[in-house]
Amino acid sequence: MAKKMQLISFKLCPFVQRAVIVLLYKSVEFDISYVDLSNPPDWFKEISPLGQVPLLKVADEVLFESSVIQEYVDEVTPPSLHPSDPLQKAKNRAWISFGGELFMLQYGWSHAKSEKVFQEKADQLRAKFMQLENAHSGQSYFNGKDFALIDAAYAPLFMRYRYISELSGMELLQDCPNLSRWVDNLLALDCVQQSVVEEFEQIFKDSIVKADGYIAKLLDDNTL
Ligand SMILES: N[C@@H](CCC(=O)N[C@@H](CS)C(=O)NCC(=O)O)C(=O)O
Repeated sequence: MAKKMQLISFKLCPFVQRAVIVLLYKSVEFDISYVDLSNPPDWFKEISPLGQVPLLKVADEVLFESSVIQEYVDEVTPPSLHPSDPLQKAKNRAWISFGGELFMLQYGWSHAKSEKVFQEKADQLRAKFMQLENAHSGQSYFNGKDFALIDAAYAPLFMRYRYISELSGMELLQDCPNLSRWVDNLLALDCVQQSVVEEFEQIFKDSIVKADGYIAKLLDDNTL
């Protein structure tokens, strides 16, 4: 019997979550273990080329990079969740990569130290969301009515977006009806809801408050 795949994770990592969503959607049995990224063990440093999670151990091999892991899991468990048309597939890959950049921008927004930076990052993220809005099919999922790898890649971003929006009271999707419906659809899926640890919402919100930036200040002011 083939050995179970093993995912190496960090509880708050959105890139790991991309892989988990595909594994759950495809009902692949896997083991998951967590590393403390602030003090990574030696065995992890030895097998992770960039010192990052996710890693996927497949027999004696180790894969890294979330989009590569997503595609590998997808390819070994047909039918594929990627479009079959090469041009559509290439476009999906490009927008998945775009999503990777948005994680960084959204992190900068949630961890901004001042109101000025918070507003600047919000404006930049709003503009990026508008580009994504225009690339979206306008149907239930990014490409149309069927769930695809690209949907799994964006769900972690929007799960975090919702929590940051709740904490800060700032909404960035008012002018994005396609994205607003998409977020609702993605966050309602079992494979998305079960892709994080049970206490995820609390850990995630606490991490923002502990960062002691502009959002923490807003919350303090509201409790005065
Ligand atoms: N491009 C990578 C990004 C992975 C990534 O940034 N992982 C973060 C955790 S969310 C990490 O391991 N950071 C530790 C470090 O960079 O030292 C992917 O898509 O897998």
